[in-house]
Amino acid sequence: MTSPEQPQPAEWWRSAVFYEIYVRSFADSNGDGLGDLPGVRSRLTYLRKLGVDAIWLTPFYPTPDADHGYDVADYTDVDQRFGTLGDFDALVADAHELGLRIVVDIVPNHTSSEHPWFRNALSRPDHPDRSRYVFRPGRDGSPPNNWPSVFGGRAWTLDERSGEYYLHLFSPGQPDLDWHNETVRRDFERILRFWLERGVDGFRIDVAHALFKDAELRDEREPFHVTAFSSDWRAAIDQPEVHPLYRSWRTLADSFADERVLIGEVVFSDPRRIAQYVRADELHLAFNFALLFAPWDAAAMRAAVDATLAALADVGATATWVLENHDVTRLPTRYGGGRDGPRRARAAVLLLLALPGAAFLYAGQELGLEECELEDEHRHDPIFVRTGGLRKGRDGCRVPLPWDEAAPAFGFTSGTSWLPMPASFGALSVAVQDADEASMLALYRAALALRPELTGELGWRDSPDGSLVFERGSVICAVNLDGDPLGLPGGEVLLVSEPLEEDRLPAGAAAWIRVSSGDVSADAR
Ligand SMILES: [Ca+2]
Repeated sequence: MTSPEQPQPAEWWRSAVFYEIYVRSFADSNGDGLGDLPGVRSRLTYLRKLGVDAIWLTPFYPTPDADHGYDVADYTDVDQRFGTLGDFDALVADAHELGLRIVVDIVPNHTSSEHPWFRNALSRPDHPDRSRYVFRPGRDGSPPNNWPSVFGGRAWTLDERSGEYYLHLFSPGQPDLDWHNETVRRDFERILRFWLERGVDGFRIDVAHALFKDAELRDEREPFHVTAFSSDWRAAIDQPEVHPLYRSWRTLADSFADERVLIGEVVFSDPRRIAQYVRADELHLAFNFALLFAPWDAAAMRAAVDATLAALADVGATATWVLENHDVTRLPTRYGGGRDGPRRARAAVLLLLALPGAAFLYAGQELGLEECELEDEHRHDPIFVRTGGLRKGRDGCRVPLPWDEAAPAFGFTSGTSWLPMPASFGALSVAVQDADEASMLALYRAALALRPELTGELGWRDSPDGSLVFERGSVICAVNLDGDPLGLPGGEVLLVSEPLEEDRLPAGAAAWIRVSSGDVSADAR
């Protein structure tokens, strides 16, 4: 793939900025209220102007929507609500024409319960497709073991016809595949090849650490911990068999031209566990939620950065950074809302885009969208449904994007948007921010344009409590989280998230400064 403007660097993915598009919330082309692939295609020039390198599309495959497309009923087709394979091909062609790469989501841990394989599996106990899944007899009238579902409740559902239970780490509509079955492995090689041959630039692999379960299905130790990531304590996942699988996928990806990339959703709080998935012959990149889960605190953020860089350096891998995705509360809200939240979110993106490695943005992050409050009747997330409303779920970060000021759907759709959009979205729309040099969107565009200047390793500089200051080549990134007004090093101020106050960086603000070569400290050169 070639860009019309400049040749792509080797190992493009090592410094790429990926833009996550939650397909049903991005742009609707046909007025049915759901975003779709032609809608994405219609907004590619916006993404080109924004300055990202690649787009990651959340699942658009045929799905009954037990978990918004993360329950796939056909891995090699497009759900008719989102378009056709022809629409997909046209999207890839246009994206490549603009120098944008396309990464698609692949969901190998589980299928939909509506997938023909699973319907066959339920049809009769001796159907060969049953061995693709994990069916087991119960234990004393209960499920085969004590595993809980990530979405709440048990990880097993009774197949009443056979009297056996099937495993689902997520919802009952998402039966887990048995990756110890060689047929499953061969099927996914075929599926990956299908999309690689259609021109995708890579895959984001859903729940990449969990495909293989403990072959003996042993009980997890109780009581279960309540942690941000259940994967931290589940002994049944993160099995050694997964690594040879990813070596074989790497070989497959590398057999195609133009550097196709494999990105694992590997979810552990310890970056040393993540690093095992991005050794030189395995996945190219893995997610890293260290920064996302760090509070607005200088010491915590620095610790997250240092732990990540150290763990990945040990295996020669590239770090990734993310602050928002379709599963977490929007950044301005997470950082306190009100006046502080949006201000901190502006500063945070200068931190995010200054760190060495690849970065992931989530559509709408560049507009500073806040988490939306939704009436319960409008909620779709299975987490809300399966916990009886105890956990509100993730719909509040999935409200569609506002493109212009026209209520009620703000240019997202000519119909009724699938989640209601708040009145406040008009002022945050692309059209409004496009015309405002002080907008969040303008800050993102400026930072993405300058980002190629930030090269080389990160070198920390001493700085007062409550602040972070580091250099990347000839650019210094200074973030004042909550300290006293921060004096800046001499040099050219390239970008500030808030106006300086008497040449000092106020709390809740960040700056990029280009220093002349003589100003760069000796130990960082
Ligand atoms: Ca649509």
